Formats: sequence, structure tokens, C-alpha cells
Amino acid sequence: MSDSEHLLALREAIINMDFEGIVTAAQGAMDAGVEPRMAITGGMVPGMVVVGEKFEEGEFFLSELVVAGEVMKDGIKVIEPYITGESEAAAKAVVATVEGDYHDIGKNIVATLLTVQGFDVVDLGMDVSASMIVEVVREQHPDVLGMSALLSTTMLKMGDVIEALRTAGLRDDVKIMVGGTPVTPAFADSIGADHCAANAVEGVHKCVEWVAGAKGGN
Ligand code: B12
Repeated sequence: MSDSEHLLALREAIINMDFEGIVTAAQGAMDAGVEPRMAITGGMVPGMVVVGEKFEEGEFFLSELVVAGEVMKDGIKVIEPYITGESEAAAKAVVATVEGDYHDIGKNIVATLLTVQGFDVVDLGMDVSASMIVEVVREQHPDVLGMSALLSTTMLKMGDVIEALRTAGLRDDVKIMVGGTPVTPAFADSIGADHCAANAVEGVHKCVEWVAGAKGGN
């Protein structure tokens, strides 16, 4: 099987909500030497995009979104041990899905990739209030704060968090990255975030760059 056939098998297992299929496809891809990050972003994530489209078109219901999400998590469990870090960043990151939002799959991928890059990751989970994030930033002094939102309504909460950090006098102590499908660079700018991640891999590269830059005195 070629790499693209493995990616297709991963995509199909998500769309078919196939718990056994995803484990077989993920293990098959890893055994064949498919790059683990590519298996996630080029195989499973496109499958989730199709699931989202089917939901939008009325072919799938909420129950299917939940099951597809669980299938994706099972696939990530298989792939996770194969992801190796490129460098030891030796820095701290706090990640959270903002208040009112129960989408955590993308945020979990970010947390995994940050961990393999050597970050000490404090994962606050989903539906996290601005006041909780401010408290944790105050106590933990992270180098990076990563926030995720998948709903066009909840992404506004990211702005509330940044405002609350400003009020607390903590805004300039931490680099802030926002991500999730509805989030655009223009939106990130408008709320005063430092970066809008195109995807988890690009976002984590940026975090590594920030930390390396800070160490180098930039
Ligand atoms: C799975 C899913 C769910 C699951 C979530 C399960 C879970 N544990 O996460 C459940 C069933 C709970 C759910 C519920 C709902 N959902 Co939903 N869901 C999805 C679906 C199909 C996939 C999301 C996903 O996990 N994608 C895979 C991950 C890997 O991708 P990702 O999250 O985008 O993350 C990637 C990048 O964005 C990035 N990233 C994300 N965050 C961050 C953060 C940082 C710091 C960085 C660096 C990078 C980064 O990295 C990831 C990898 O590259 C999407 C459709 C879609 N295609 O996006 C709809 C979708 C997001 N849901 C939607 C809706 C409407 C809902 C509900 C309101 C439905 C309802 N009527 O109740 C509820 C809301 C619940 C709530 N309050 O949050 C809409 C949102 C529309 C909008 N723009 O507002 C979508 C787009 C579906 C649609 N097309 O209509 N959903």
C-alpha cells in the first residue's frame, strides 16, 4: 500500500465511524512508515472535514459527530507513541478550549505535539472560563498560551481572555496563539493575539520558534 492509500484508509475509517478500522488503519500506516503527523493531518483530519460537511447537509446528526470524534481519539492513541520531537524546547505551555465550547480533539493534538517538542504542557481541557485561564497564567508563568475554539460564537471568548489578562497585568508575560476552524488571522489581530495557527503542526512550529527566539535574546 502506498502512503496515500494509508491516508485514504484513515480518512475512510473516520467517515465510516469504524472503531476497529481506525486502529487497523493507524497501525498499518505506522508499520508502513507513514509520517505520524501526516497520518493525523493528511488522513484523519480530512475525514473529520467530510463528517462536518455531512452534518451541515443534514446527512449526519449530532450522534455521528460524537462517534466520529471518539473514533478519531482512538486513532490518535495508536499514532501518538510514534511522534518524536525535533528539539527540546524546555518551556511551558497552557492550552485550553474556551468557555462554552466542547470541541477538544484539535486542542488535544496541539497538546500532544507540544509535549513531544519538550514543552511542559498544562492542559486545562474544554469549556474553560477566562478567569480560570488568568489564574493559571498567573500561577504557572507559561511561555505560551494556546486557545482553541470551533464555534463562531465561542471564538469571541478568546478576546475576553486576552482582555482579562490585560486587566490582570499579565498580557505581556505570555505569547498567545489561537486556533480552530472559524479563527482567522484578521480575527486574531483584532483581539490582540500574537498568532493564528493554520493547523496544529504549523502552530507548534511557531511555539518552538518563539521559545528559541526568547532563549537567543530576540
Ligand atoms: C467532532 C465535532 C463535534 C463533537 C466534538 C467532540 C470533541 N470531543 O471534540 C461534538 C459532538 C461534541 C460537537 C458538538 C457541536 N458541534 Co461540532 N463539530 C465536530 C466536527 C465534525 C469535527 C471537529 C474536529 O474535531 N475536527 C478535527 C480536529 C483535528 O480539527 P480542529 O478542531 O479544527 O483542529 C485542528 C486545527 O483547527 C488546529 N487547532 C484547533 N485548535 C487549535 C488551537 C491551537 C492553539 C493551535 C495551535 C491549533 C489549533 O489544530 C487541529 C489540527 O490541525 C466539526 C466539523 C469540522 N469539520 O470541523 C463540527 C463543528 C465544529 N460543530 C459545529 C456545531 C454547530 C456543533 C454544535 C453547536 C451542534 C449542535 N447543534 O449542538 C455542538 C456544540 C457543542 C459545544 N458547545 O461545543 C459546527 C460549527 C459551526 C460554527 N462555525 O460555529 C461544525 C463546523 C460542523 C458544521 N459544519 O456545522 N461537535
